[in-house]
Amino acid sequence: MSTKRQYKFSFGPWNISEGADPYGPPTRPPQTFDWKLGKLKELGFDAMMFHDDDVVPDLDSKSAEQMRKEAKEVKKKLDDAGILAEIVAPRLWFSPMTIDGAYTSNDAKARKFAVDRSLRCIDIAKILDCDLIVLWLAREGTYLREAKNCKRSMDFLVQAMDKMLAYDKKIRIAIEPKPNEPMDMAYIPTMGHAMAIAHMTSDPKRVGGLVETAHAFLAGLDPADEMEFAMSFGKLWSVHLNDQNGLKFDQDKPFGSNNLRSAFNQVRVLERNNFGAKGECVAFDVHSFRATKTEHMVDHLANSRKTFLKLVEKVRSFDDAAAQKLIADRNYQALDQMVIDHLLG
Ligand code: XUL
Ligand code: MN
Repeated sequence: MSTKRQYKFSFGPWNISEGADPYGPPTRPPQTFDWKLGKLKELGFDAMMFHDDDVVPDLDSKSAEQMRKEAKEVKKKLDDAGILAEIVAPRLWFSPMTIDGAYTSNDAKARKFAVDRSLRCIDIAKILDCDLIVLWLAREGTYLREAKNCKRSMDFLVQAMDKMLAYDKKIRIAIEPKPNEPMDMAYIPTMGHAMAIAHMTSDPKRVGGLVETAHAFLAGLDPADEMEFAMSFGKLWSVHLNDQNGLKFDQDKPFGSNNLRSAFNQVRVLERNNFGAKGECVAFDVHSFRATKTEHMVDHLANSRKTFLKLVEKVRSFDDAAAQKLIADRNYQALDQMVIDHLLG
């Protein structure tokens, strides 16, 4: 195991948020893009994640020329700050066109909108020098299963990804699975589904995955296994580390906040598979608690990074040889306690 390897860290502008929830208004003032970029740099992060309209606000109302102009302005800001664009994701879930789904809508006009918007997202990514398009398939699912047809929906998803892959031969698509929210039931709920559908596309090598800790928990799965499963296909192209307290709404808590042992295991699989060696970033898709004061509004990001780095040390100082002996002896009782003692320090 390399002890020298450095990780690259990333977050998105939406991870510095104002605290609104469905039951109440914001609790913190909005901050400008420039302020967020400044904080990202100050906190020692290397890259920023984007939705297409984080780069070009109100994207649907802008001409191609205007879109290019605004994307170039953002690229210049990133270059001046020495910050990379890690991913760009089409935000397909806000438009009135996608109320009943985007790529899998029952309405052909909505499906066309979703594909056209995804191609614009690729144009923006190219300007930012970014080859990784993330698909969080927010509204590709149902409130009631009778409303759609799974096989038809898979065909629509494959067709949409094929159009993206054909539009630009350099881009890669990372599917970010999530089992629910906003939909009751999503069509690509787990990494297994993502890997399977990747193989139905015209260029499976360019379709991989992104694991978000909270999404794996919501699917009742082990996030570390979801990550290592994708890595066994050579297809874990990013991670959204955060945390989640059981089966609730998607909480996006600071990394390690609820399930420290699971966080240790997530870092362990990233370490043992050399995650980052091909330039992959460790992204934190975390949110402040609503009660967080303005002066603490980036602490969840700094804390998640700090916890990650402490866990890297914990992984590197774990006595693997002793663990192997216990495994060979089938003494899982002792192995369990060894992990607990190690985490307790
Ligand atoms: C939603 C989520 C998104 C994606 C990017 O649960 O995690 O922020 O990561 O679209
Ligand atoms: Mn995410």
